[in-house]
Amino acid sequence: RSFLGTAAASSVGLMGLAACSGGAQGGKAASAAHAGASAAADAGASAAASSHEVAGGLSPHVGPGELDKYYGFLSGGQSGEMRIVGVPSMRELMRIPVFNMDSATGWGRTNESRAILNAHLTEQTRDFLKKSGMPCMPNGDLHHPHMSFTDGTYDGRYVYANDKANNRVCRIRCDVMKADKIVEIPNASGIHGLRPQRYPKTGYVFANGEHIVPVPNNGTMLDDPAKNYWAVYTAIDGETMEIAWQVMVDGNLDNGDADYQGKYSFSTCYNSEKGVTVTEASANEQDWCVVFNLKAIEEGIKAGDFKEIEGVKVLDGRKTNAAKNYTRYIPVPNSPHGCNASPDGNYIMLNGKLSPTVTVLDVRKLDDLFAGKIKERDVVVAEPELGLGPLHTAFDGRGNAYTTLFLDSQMVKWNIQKAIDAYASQSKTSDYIVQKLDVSYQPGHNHTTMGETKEADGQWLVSLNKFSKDRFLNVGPLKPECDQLIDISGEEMRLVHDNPTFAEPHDMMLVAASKINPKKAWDRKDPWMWQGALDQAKKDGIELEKAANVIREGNKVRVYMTAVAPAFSLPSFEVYEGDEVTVTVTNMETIEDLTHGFTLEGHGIAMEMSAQATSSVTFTANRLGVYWYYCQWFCHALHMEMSGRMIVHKKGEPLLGDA
Ligand code: K7E
Ligand code: RUQ
Ligand code: CUA
Repeated sequence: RSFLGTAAASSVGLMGLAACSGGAQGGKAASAAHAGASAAADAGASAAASSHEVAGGLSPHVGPGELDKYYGFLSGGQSGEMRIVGVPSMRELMRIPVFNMDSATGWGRTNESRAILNAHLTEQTRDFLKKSGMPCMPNGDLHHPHMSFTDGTYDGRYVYANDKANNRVCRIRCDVMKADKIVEIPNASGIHGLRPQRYPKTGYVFANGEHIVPVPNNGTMLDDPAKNYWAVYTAIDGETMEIAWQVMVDGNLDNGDADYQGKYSFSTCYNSEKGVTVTEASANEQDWCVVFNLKAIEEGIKAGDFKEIEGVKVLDGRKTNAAKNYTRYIPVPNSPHGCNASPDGNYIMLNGKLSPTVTVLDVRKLDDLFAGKIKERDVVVAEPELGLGPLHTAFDGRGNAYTTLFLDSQMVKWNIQKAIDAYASQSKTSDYIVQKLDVSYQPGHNHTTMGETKEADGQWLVSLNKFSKDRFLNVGPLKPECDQLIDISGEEMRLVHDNPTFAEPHDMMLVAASKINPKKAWDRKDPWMWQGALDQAKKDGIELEKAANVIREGNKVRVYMTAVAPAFSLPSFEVYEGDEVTVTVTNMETIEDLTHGFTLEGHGIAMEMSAQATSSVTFTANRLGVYWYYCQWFCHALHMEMSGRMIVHKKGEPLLGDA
């Protein structure tokens, strides 16, 4: 032990083994302040022993054939998708198309994906898509993936995420890792911060409307932002994905979080000025955190204290309506950004952004605040000064917080209790700062393993850095981002791996692998994805699992086939020019990982069917001639032969099959 410790300290200048040596280090690094430090040290030691232990801490190395210990759900930013990476290897395992079109899986093109994309749109958006000739929204901006909770920890059911670009919220089913619900949020603009309720369970999914807009935003009011524009906070029912209620508030809503008690939720606010230019929006010295009182809001809804706007119940949570107790506005320094609840359930961290501070709220004081017994700022129990541009904070479950400094390009580890003590004693000390670690340029979000749950395990930290110049081979003017893996199992942070990522992960969530148990194949008895195809097949008297049929009804043609390596059950089908054709393909493989595809050349059509899945696509046969369809998922030695012909005749000509 002591030999390893010395080697670590001399080779990388760190004392990474401190946690494993059970506090033998002493001195500054011992952090005796944290209750549970020795329990955490035991956990750290066993975790280290069970993975590849290297001098100085954990190893990110995951050998060929070995599995990662954590699922990382990575947002895809303006690519609109969600990604799954393995941690600590940082290997990209899967991409889940959501708010985008995907060439491989046909997401955005298949009937199944379009049904999900278009199921919950506002009248206004339907009208817009129709007038624009768009079958669905082709893009999105996915920032914040978060898993559903039960009793303060991840339950492995769903992952939710926002689309800032087109005001949507999606849900991923974790048993199949596909989006099953997408809802557009009316009345709000720029759905940004997104968090699920932690307790007793999800429950609500809270979504922040970032920009201020006229409510309703239908052209009847356009001018006078100070009087007519508002930000809107939304609670969605995480089970049904229906919108439960909305609250109209003052100032732009940025990021949010929920407590561990099921009583309150929070949102940072910038632009309390209600400006419409950068200068106007950052003029005030102080903005605020809006606290939402869930019980009071639910009672307000029950009592009918709302306006129905665009079909949603909207309460008035503005400052002028404080008497109703729906909200409180806690002043914090100029333009706070990230909002993070500590895993002990006691604190909410509001990250200063334009202020070098993080403001710490004690959630145990909120009942008194709403009862009028104390003032807004009495809820603040610490305001440590950490450096320039604090954006987001993560936790290790041992009493430490890790905050990204966007301008300093650093990760700062600080001790929460020490920051609270310093604030209470009004001392000028900064001894709550444990360590500052240089990271790649402009870190935004950061995330620790299980760090937003009561089971925060303090193993790994990922810093999601916006800029990567110099870190990787130059790939032209557009660079990847740089997500950095940091070992936090010891006393000091150790940077161990740089990972390039395509546009533009903002946020990530790290879930212990044991929390998730995806299926190996689709379940034919649970056809939620292809229910529409199943219903149509029943009407046509077709059994999807055995199909090799062409049903003609006027100019509508429905083609049903199965895919079993190395053949489609139909080697060809015939249609007339102008026919509306629906092709429904069912993969009848029972073998894990045997995916087929259906690509129709010259028609912009490709879709994926994993084992036991059905996919369908509808198009108009607008080209005369012969067009091959083929399987685009390499499945068999005869994969190249897995193909067939669509024959498109002039109207009125005899079909080959009739001859
Ligand atoms: Cu900080 Cu959209 Cu989460 Cu980006 S937001 S960093
Ligand atoms: S062929 S094994 Cu398309 Cu080069 Cu692939
Ligand atoms: Cu089926 Cu390739």
